[in-house]
Amino acid sequence: KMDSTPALRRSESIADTMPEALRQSRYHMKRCFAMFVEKGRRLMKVNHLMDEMDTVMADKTERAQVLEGLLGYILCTTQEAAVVPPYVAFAVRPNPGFWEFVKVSANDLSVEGITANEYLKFKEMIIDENWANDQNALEADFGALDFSMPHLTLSSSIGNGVSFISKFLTSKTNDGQWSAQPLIDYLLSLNHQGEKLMINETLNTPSKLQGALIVAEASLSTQPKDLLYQNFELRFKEWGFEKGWGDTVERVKETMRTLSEVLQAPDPLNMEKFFGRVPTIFNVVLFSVHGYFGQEDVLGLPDTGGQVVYVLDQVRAFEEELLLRIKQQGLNGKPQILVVTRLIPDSKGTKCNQELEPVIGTKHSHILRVPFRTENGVLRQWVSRFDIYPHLERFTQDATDKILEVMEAKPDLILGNYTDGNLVASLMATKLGITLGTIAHALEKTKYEDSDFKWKEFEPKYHFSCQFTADTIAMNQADFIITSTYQEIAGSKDRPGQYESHTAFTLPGLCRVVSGINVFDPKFNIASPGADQSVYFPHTELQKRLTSFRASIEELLFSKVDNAEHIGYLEDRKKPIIFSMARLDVVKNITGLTEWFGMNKRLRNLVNLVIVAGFFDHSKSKDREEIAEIKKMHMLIEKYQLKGQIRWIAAQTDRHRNSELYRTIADTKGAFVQPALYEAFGLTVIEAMNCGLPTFATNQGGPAEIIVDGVSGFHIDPNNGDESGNKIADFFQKCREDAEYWNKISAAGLKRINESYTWKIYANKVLNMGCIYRFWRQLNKDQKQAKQRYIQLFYNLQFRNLVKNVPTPSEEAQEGPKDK
Ligand code: UDP
Ligand code: LCN
Repeated sequence: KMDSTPALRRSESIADTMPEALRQSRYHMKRCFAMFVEKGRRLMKVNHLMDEMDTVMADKTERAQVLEGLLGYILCTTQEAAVVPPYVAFAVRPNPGFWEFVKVSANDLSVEGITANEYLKFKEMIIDENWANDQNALEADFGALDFSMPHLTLSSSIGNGVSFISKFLTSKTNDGQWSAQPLIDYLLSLNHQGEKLMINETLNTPSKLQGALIVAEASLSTQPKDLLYQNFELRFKEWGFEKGWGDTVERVKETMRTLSEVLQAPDPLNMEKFFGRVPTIFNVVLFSVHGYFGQEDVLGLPDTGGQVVYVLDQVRAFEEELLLRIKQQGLNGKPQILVVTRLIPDSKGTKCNQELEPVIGTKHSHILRVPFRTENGVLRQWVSRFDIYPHLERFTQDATDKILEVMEAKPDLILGNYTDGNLVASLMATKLGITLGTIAHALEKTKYEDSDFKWKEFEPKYHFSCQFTADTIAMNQADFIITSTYQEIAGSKDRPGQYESHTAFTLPGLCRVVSGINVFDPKFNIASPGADQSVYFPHTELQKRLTSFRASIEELLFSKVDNAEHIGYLEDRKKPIIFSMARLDVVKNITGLTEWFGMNKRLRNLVNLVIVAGFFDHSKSKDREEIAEIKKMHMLIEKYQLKGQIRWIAAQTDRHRNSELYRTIADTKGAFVQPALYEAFGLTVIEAMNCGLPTFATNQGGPAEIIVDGVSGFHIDPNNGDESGNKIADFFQKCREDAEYWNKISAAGLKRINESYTWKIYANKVLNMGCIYRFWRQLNKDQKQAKQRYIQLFYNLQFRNLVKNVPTPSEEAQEGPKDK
């Protein structure tokens, strides 16, 4: 809708153009601004602004005229406006990552450009005037230490950190020369279990290395290409080469050629390729602290959802890729991967009370569980992720000791998952001087409106003061940040990204974060997860189908009884099925989908609805939100008389059977629907598409990126049930008319997955990051250290104090958390 409006030219700021825009509709604008300030101090979102404009300009054509102009553009790109009469300050976001702040006087419509810091102070006046005016209020400015760090400049390049760094590494330094010395020093620093790799001191300068590479390459050119490294190892060692170049003549030659190219005239592609081949990573530690982290019977428990699936699949993918790389590097070491989580003595029938557990489907990877200790000994019960903060410091110490003991070596790479895992990972990485990557899955801040500004309201239940502080610490400490999508970093045209919302924010009374993170920092990288393709494969691969589940799935979907596992039934078996599966949270919007279905006669005539979510007896739930959703489901089934057209199945924990369920739905020529109000990534979307099931997914969040609307699936608007219901109905109508249409969408979904959303692609990308950012942190050692000092101070003086306000659980059972 905005394409037809006059966009700003880059060179023009809003502060420059807004006065003229206001002048053009001065009469109406005076009245609008009078309305804005009339109700006193408050925070307004764009829909509030628009509503008030509607009231002032009752005449539709007149309003359209005003909104079509520059003013409309400015208002449409406004994220929020802070009103402190007689001023209204606007936070405007013309493009992902780009913000501008202006203050307009309602009296004379004068406009003044202000800084982010001034905007935050102005906004604080609404809620805490003393704090806003306190000259010495605490300000955190993480960007202040980034003075020598290069940054991207284009919105469209955000999330391509590795490729930016490869370019930067090949650019000339101030003296007009490119220097290979840092690269040589890096290679000299490599070793595995005390053994040197790649080169030794004989080749400690670029010219020596260049010369030796020519000699070595020449000697290889006469050899058979699959001759093994051992056959020429001794000769190479005399020249100064150590192991790591490759397993065969062919591979060694390729690696050497790549480096020779770089040394002759550096280019980013060869640079990246070379780093992908350097043996840097053997031992990896992944932290995923909260929840019940296990391999069986944990999904559906509080706090335990896609993150567990992601981490376990990630381990399998890493191990496979590491084994391949180590072999191709001509080395015979074994990779070690540890997933470190908390040990929960009261494990409720799961294996979460076991210290060491091999990861299924791997040879060298384990789950290591370390308990939370307090003065009173080991903490026995599960702790909600919102209350976990007081335990993390002690856990880090205990876990670090245990990891070093189990691995018998320092890890080469540490990856954190979610706020708690990221904080622990960053503390450990700092202590041991190891490369750190962080993964958020979902940053909590954007899930709740004004969660920063109104943090005090949320504090008793959520402890956001701890969470946002921990998140800011970890993202600044990280050498690289892995995200699943672009929108996670920088959002979309209309909605700021999860990381972007940490650019500048304020927790009034606590801390004004003048610069939290910069989304143009080259540490950001998109590496999307996949689904385990040995489990989630297309329904058309008949010989692989898990026929042993056939009878139980038949029962699950089509039997006519109500029992503990399912209620409702499907009268007309011939209809295709629309299917959804999620935790029964408000944000997952399963009740929304049920209602759209209920309201839409046409859709009900075309298809049946099958839902896998939560359970039916609300007296068994401890979670307020879940109880409300369970009641709502029953109410909707009653209200829309859905019996005979809906099957509601309780939460499922067996992914093999689930995969067969997706495929059975595909056999009915049905579809998957993911209707969430917001979804960070959405693993179910990927799973369904892998099974060849056409997918309709929310346009709010990650799925909007996974699916190309109308090509590899469809976007639906979770806030517009009529439109979404009709879009689904249209699809099935069209499938009736054109039998090939269903196959076409199904195939395009699979194609999309195989091009961009597989664990193989993921593992390859992330391991390359591990190699290149290790070099990068060595190059920027001084700045890194300065920042680390700043972070440590912040951690000590701020985070440690905040944590003291979070109650640690008593022995009685706790209430379950909201959401997740
Ligand atoms: N899942 C499951 N049983 C259920 C509901 C979900 O096994 O009853 C699985 C689902 O297959 C997926 C994960 O849990 O692998 C949910 O991940 P997603 O990213 O969709 O959402 P999250 O729960 O992480 O917010
Ligand atoms: C958490 C979420 O909320 C989902 O959107 C993701 O798919 C999942 O983690 C895995 O990253």
